[in-house]
Amino acid sequence: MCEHAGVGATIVSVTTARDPRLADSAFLKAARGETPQHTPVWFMRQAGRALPEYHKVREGVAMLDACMDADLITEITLQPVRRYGVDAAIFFSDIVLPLKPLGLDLEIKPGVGPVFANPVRTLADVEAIPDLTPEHVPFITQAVQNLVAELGGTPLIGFAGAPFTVASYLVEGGPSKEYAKTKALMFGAPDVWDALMRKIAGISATFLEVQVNAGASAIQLFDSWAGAVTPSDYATYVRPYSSAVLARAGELGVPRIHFGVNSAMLLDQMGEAGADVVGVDWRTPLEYGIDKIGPERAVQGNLDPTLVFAPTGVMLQRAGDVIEAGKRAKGHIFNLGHGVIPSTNPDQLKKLAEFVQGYPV
Ligand code: 1CP
Repeated sequence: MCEHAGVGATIVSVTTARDPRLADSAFLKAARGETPQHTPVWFMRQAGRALPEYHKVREGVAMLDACMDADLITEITLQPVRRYGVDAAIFFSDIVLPLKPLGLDLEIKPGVGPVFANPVRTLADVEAIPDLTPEHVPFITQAVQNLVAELGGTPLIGFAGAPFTVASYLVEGGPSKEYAKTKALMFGAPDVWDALMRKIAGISATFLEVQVNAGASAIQLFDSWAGAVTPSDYATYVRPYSSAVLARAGELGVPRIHFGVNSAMLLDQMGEAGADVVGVDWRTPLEYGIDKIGPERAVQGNLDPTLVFAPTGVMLQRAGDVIEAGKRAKGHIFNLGHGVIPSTNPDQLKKLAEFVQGYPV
């Protein structure tokens, strides 16, 4: 196992030398608002359920066990890069993963998602959660180091869950539609909410630091369920904590992507929270998103993930529309407007990646 001497939660220097070929990365150029040689493309949730080679290596291995095994993380992260030739890899893990080595009774149930046996509802519950240190997640450091050695000039995106989205699983005890218990805590017990959101912000920021210090070249903060709150509640109860995570990530000097679903009304704030790139979900017209995000930041997105089920010609035509719309932005990283749907045919994603990379800039 590797040593972590000097990689404390508050140490922000990048400790791993980056591959010099990363200077030519279309993904990193677009993220910084520079002109890339082609429109870069990767797919949220590209690692995992749509790939037969993923199901093969996962046979008999529970999701969280896979996420804590450096060799499996490495293999699963590389699978979509090999198959699709995408412009970035995303680290295979889960937004709730850091809570497992912290001792919480967590399971990722097949077909359901993250489930916590003891939901967090009181100040005492929050105070019982330890802070994350790099020593809790040596398998993450190891896997990132393996990956950057294998990936060479292809950047690795590290990620974490934003406080609101992680809080929703902790408070509800599992996936939710209405977030009723989460919002009841937010509105009804602001002191508990503040403590919980600070706690998760610290955990997520450290999780990102571990990944970047080991060699990740960019980060994405997933606030998938932030669209469940109004813009003013976002400003009061959500944004300050996401800002804290993005501020700590900003000290690492890598581009920061910030993404949420149903986020049309929040895109301006999601940028101002401290992102370099704002992810636009598929329901939001990209032109609208670009206007709302403004000229200071690049955008990522946003093909409707169900278009992979359309005839290839239809899918590619709609992808062309997305690329054209993206030309108005400071920078554009092509992606789906949410994660790959598990029943997606990987051959369609391969054609989509090739089309985007061959499209005239
Ligand atoms: O056994 C399995 O294969 C379980 C399915 C699965 C997978 C493959 C889960 C359970 N998580 C993951 C990996 C994962 N999760 C990745 C890495 C793969 C990649 O992107 O290539 C990432 C980035 C995530 C992030 C994640 N987990 C998010 C944010 C992204 C998004 O889609 O909005 C969220 C909300 C989760 C929670 C989660 N984990 C798993 C599921 C099924 C869910 C969603 C549950 C729900 O609907 O609330």
